[in-house]
Formats: sequence, C-alpha cells, structure tokens
Amino acid sequence: MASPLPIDQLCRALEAEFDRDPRGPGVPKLLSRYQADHEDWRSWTHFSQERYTRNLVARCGSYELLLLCWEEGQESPIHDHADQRCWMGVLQGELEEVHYRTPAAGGIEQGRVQPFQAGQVAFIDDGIAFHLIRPRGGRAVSLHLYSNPIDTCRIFCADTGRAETVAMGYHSVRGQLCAGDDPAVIREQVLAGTWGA
Ligand code: CSS
Ligand code: FE2
Repeated sequence: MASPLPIDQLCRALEAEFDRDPRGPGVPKLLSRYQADHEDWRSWTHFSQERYTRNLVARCGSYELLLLCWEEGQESPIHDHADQRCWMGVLQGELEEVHYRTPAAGGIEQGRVQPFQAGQVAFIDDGIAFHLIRPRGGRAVSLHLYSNPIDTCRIFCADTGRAETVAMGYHSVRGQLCAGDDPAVIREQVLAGTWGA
C-alpha cells in the first residue's frame, strides 16, 4: 500500500492532539513542522481571479483543515470564527492580519496589523478579535485549521460594523474541483468517507 501523504499524517496527528486536549496546545508545533518539511500541499492548490479559494483537506468531528489560496489584491471580509479556535499557517508568500473589534456602543474599530511569513503560525478566536486576512507582495497560500469545524461565520461591514451571517463553501476537495456544489453534501460525504467514491 502507498504510504500516507505527509498532509494525511498531519491530519492524524491533529486528530490525536484534539483527542488528548481539545484546546490543542500542541497544534502550532505540528503545523510549523509540517510547513517546514513538506510540499505535498502544492498539488491541491487552486487559485481564482474571483476571490480567494477555500480548498478542503480534511474534516472530522473535532476539526476542519483547509488550504486557502490568495491572489494579490484579494482579501477576506472582516469576520469572526463562530466561537471556535482558528490557526493559520503560512505555506507560501506573506499574509497580513488586521484585527477589529465591535465596541458595545456600536461601530467597528481597527486594531493591530501584523504580517505573517511562510513558516509562521497565527492564532485567533472571538475573544481575541475579529480579523481580515490579505496577501502582501504577491500570491500566498495558507493552511487554516478550525476546531471545531465551522460552517458559517459572521462578516462585518467595515464602515458600520453591521454583522451578517454567511455560509462557507469549498472550491475543491483534496485537489478535485467542486466549486458550486452544495457544501452541506460535501461535508456529509467527507465525514462518511464516501466523497469522490
Ligand atoms: N476564516 C476565513 C479565512 S481567514 S482565517 C475562511 O475560512 O474563509
Ligand atoms: Fe479568519
């Protein structure tokens, strides 16, 4: 039998880590080791001129792992993480993270701006801030880990802070394009192990 891909080995290690401790204290080390040592993620990247792409690697009860591909000039909306934890490891290029908060009095305030280079791992949850992500100086690719998995998030108007809940979809699954397919069906099949069968 072919040996498992390094990215699948990473997934097994992440599952074991979340079983051991749902807060995932060992996650940054697992991600940064993978980022330093492996390139197999490259064959699953897809870029689009329309928007940054969300490419599913794995999803189980405790987490979801995605590859995000960013063209120069693209950016995420300002968003939350649905009360879950989010780790972001930069695989290629450089990403800029801008923090935001919504004061009780209303509106939205920008906080710190921080660049992350290839090899680095960022962490955020809703207690820390909401954020926006964009590439700096060309294309970028990042690994995003959500625990637990998230299906929707809130996005915030940059002028008023008004929030709207949006559904998250996928551009591909394990390299295979699926843009336009119902994300709920994809999730069911991935969880059941029948996706692409
Ligand atoms: N949360 C965004 C990316 S920035 S962490 C997403 O999953 O599309
Ligand atoms: Fe995010």
